[in-house]
Amino acid sequence: MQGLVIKNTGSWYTVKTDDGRIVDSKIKGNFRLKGIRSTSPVAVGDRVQLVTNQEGTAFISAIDDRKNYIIRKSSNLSKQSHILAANIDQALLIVTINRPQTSTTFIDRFLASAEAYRIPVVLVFNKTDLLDDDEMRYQQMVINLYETVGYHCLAISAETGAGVDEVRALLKGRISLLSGNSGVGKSTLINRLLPTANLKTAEISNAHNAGMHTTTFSEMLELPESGWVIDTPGIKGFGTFDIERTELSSYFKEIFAFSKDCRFNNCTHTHEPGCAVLQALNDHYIAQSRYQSYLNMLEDKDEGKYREAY
Ligand SMILES: Nc1nc2c(ncn2[C@@H]2O[C@H](COP(=O)(O)OP(=O)(O)OP(=O)(O)O)[C@@H](O)[C@H]2O)c(=O)[nH]1
Ligand SMILES: [Mg+2]
Ligand SMILES: [Zn+2]
Repeated sequence: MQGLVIKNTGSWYTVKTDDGRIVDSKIKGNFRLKGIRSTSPVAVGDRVQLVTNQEGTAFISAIDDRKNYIIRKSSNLSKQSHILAANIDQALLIVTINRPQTSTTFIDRFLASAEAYRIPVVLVFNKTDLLDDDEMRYQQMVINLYETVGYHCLAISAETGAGVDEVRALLKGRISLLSGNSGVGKSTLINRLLPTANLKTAEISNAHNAGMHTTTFSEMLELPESGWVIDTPGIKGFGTFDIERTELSSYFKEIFAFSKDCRFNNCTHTHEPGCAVLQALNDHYIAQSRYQSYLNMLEDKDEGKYREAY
C-alpha cells in the first residue's frame, strides 16, 4: 500500500493512503538515507510504502525517491539535520510592503535558497488593503522588479479576500510551502483557504501523539479543491545551506544569465576585470538591491557566519 506522509510528530508519521485512509505509521527497522544524517529520515511530503498490521497502524517499509527536500541543520557544530518537507511543488512567499515591512534582502535570500533547492517561488504581496497611494506605487515597483527577474507575483488581501481566488488556483493539486515573516498574514490566508483548518488537524488520528510537541514538526493541510499546504510553524526560511562561492550567483537568476559573459569562469562578480555582471549592474540591467543581496550572502560565506533562517 502507498501513501503520502502528511504529518510528522517525531516517532509517528501520519500517512494518507492512496485509497483515502489516515494511518498512523512508524518506521520499520533502521532507515538510512544516502548522504543524509537525519534525526528523522521520513518527512512530510514523502511518498511511502506501507505494511499495515492488526492494530490498524502501519510500518513504513520504503520511501520513494524525492524530487526535492528542504533541511534544517540542528546546529552549526552537529552534522545532524532535520528534513522539514519533501517533494514540494512550489513555495509561496508571503510578503508585505508595510505592517510589517518585508525587506528585499529577506526576499532575495529566500529566493536564492529556493533556487538551490529547486523549488519554484511565487511572491504573494499581502495586506494590499492597507496601502496608501505611495505604498501602492512602491509595491508595483517591487513587483516589476521581481517579474523582470522571472518570478510570478500576486497582490492580495487575505483580510478582504481580494486576489485570494488566484492563490486558490495556484495551489490546486500541488504541494505548496507557505512562508514569510511573522505577521505577514500566513495564518489569515490559510484560514481563508481552509475555513476548517483547525477542525482538519483535529480530525487526524492522534492516538499515538499524546504529549508530543507537534508544533516543532511539519504538517500538511489538505485543500478542499485538492492540493496541500505545508504549514511549518517557526520556520521562516530555508536557513543555511552549503554552496560554493562561485555557485552562489547561479541562484540569482539574472546575475547567472549575465555571468556567462564574464571573462573568468570563477568570477565572483565583485572586482574582476571583464565582469559582465558588474557591467550589467552599471547599465541598470541588474537591480542594485538584488546585487546588494548577492554581496550580503557572499559576505556571510566569507565570514563563515552561521545563519539559522533569516
Ligand atoms: N488589513 C489586513 N490585515 C491582515 C491581512 N492579513 C493578515 N492581517 C492581519 O495581520 C495580523 C497577522 O496575521 P497572521 O495571519 O497572524 O500572520 P502570520 O504570518 O500567520 O504570523 P506568524 O504566525 O507570527 O508567523 C493579524 O492581525 C491579521 O488579522 C490583510 O490582508 N489585511
Ligand atoms: Mg501564523
Ligand atoms: Zn563576473
